[in-house]
Amino acid sequence: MTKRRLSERQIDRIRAIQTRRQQRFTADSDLEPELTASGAPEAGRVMVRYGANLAVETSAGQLVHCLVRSNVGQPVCGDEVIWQRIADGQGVVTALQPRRTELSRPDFNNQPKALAANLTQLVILLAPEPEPSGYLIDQYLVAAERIGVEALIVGNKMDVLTDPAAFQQRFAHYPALGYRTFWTSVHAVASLAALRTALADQVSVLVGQSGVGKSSLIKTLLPDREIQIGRLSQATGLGRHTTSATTCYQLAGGGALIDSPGVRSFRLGTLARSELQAGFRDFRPYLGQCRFADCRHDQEPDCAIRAAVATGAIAAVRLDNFHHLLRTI
Ligand SMILES: Nc1nc2c(ncn2[C@@H]2O[C@H](COP(=O)(O)OP(=O)(O)OP(=O)(O)O)[C@@H](O)[C@H]2O)c(=O)[nH]1
Ligand SMILES: [Mg+2]
Ligand SMILES: [Zn+2]
Repeated sequence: MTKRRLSERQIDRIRAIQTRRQQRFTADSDLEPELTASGAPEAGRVMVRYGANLAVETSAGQLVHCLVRSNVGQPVCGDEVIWQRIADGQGVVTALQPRRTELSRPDFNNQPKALAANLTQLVILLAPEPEPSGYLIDQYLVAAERIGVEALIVGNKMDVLTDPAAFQQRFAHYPALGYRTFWTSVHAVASLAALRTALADQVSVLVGQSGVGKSSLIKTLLPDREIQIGRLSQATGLGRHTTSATTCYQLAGGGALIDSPGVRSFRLGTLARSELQAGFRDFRPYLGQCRFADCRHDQEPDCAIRAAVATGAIAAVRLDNFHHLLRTI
């Protein structure tokens, strides 16, 4: 009896899914003829994507609500596209330009899925509150090394600390590795000057735990952000909570800041151990020098990485985080 009822419920669920799919199919086929473009092809950049809806910024700086021709692929925030006007303020994306770089994460099939395109920098935010997760910074650093873009580390909310120097000391090994590090507070505009310079003319994706202040920082750096949010919402007719979707904001002097929904949206995909350790730039001088070629830098004798940790050449916390990440990939 229980079994039968369950299977009826399953049938109901399958029926519901099929109905949804059919509705979607009808909607799509209603849509396609409308996507017959009238305007000439133009270049644009994807500012935000909500499902099938894109806000594309034109070269004249206007936002156009675009749908995507089904053969185009999946444009994401930061993508350069070709679009054509179909009505006032409405367009269709007809081509996706090749990406120079992309930040991706594995989807449910463990296939890489792009989150943002054409970034030139990864800006990793941390703060005293929420308490920094041990391995997260290193995970983002591995991602940046793999993409081949620079990583900047920003310690935000310095205003909440009575002893900022003690907090900063916990991260002192990063500047020693050549990662530029900034200490900021959105409540102290002067603290943002150096970061502002480092962001100019770059396409920076801001990443980090939820609540570290990614959106607040962008808002402080771009005082007209409210207007931009308004424009994006108008263009898509959807959504005001921009941090639920990766969103691109143009910098006045050139470049852009991309706000991401934080750590929820990111993890490393399937990586070989060799690829993971190559993402630790401090390990590189020692790779290939362990006694065993497949050394995990754990209990093995004559491990060059552990020897470097013993002399202080590699920070012990980096090796701990490597081992943690090794278990997750
Ligand atoms: N004291 C202090 N609070 C800050 C600072 N920056 C941000 N906050 C506060 O921290 C909270 C979270 O800020 P958000 O900007 O929403 O954080 P986020 O990183 O965008 O978070 P998600 O969108 O959830 O990933 C808000 O209440 C901000 O007001 C800062 O420099 N100092
Ligand atoms: Mg946010
Ligand atoms: Zn080793």
